[in-house]
Amino acid sequence: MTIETLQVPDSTTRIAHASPSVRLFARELGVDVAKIKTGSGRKGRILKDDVKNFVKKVMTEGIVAIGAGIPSIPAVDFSPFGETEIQKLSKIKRLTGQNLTRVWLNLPLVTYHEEADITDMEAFRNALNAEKTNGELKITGLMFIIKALVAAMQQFPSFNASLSADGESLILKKYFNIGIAVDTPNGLVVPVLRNVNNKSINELAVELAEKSEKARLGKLLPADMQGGCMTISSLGGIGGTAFTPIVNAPEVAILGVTRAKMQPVWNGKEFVPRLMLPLDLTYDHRVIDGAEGARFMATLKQNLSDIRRLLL
Ligand code: CAO
Repeated sequence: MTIETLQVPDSTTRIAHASPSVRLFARELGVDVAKIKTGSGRKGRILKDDVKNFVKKVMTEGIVAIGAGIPSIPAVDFSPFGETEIQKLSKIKRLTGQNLTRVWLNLPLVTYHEEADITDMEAFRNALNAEKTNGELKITGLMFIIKALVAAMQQFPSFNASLSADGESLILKKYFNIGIAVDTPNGLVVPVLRNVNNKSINELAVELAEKSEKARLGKLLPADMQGGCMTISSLGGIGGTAFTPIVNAPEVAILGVTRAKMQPVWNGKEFVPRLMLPLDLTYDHRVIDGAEGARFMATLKQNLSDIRRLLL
């Protein structure tokens, strides 16, 4: 017996039991009838309604693993181990989960870690905040990071791009919109700050405060979350030393930020205390190669370490 005859046909090679008109209908919708496990007709015949239900299922549940040969995680009965309670995931968590899974399965992701010396930036930020009167919005380091990131994207156009659906070309964007991951009681949302290159630090601070408030109240509109070029996920207000954020496709890169920390840094003669900011860049390796990622981060690091560069 040959190896071929031993192989059990999988869903992609199985001959589906369906009439020519149903096959035509499925083809029009881009559905491979072989992927519909059983039909509801006589002897498992696939009917038009089965095709419709299949499409509905894919659209609503975001089944991304079909045909990818990825085994699902089996359901486990936890009752022998102790008491449990079922908590429904919020709609945001469900949708985010589907999107993250899709990205995880489709994009070859690499995360690169770097540190920027933000001692001078922090001194400037504190001086600016000290000038603010009561009630005026304080500026966090994130506003400088947004500006420094856009300056780096202007030098490295492939970071401000999306891969075409056929994977054959890059769509280069001439606008600079930055998504900011915001933590809300219902899950993660990413409002987009538009045309960041044309806005001041103060304007960005006001806009982010408004959008993150709206996000936490669940009042963001779909349009508020569309059109991003690159996303920043900042956990610096909470802590951390490094993490590996997942790209918000069709963007090609995401910047992760964790908590800045005073560290002894060797200046050639002595150790000096410097405030170091950990940065994590995850990128789509189909678009950005390792050296380009490292150069991009070196530029971002320079921009943050000497924010006068943002004037250039
Ligand atoms: N290092 C040290 N301190 C930092 C810091 C950093 N990298 N980032 C923020 N801080 C400080 C701020 O200066 C602020 O200090 P004060 O209270 O003394 O003014 C405090 O931490 C809180 O900052 P913040 O988080 O409220 O403000 P922000 O502008 O830095 O961030 C926002 C705004 C909306 C991004 C943030 O509130 C948020 O939601 N973060 C979570 C994002 C998230 O969940 N990401 C994970 C996604 S999974 O990929």
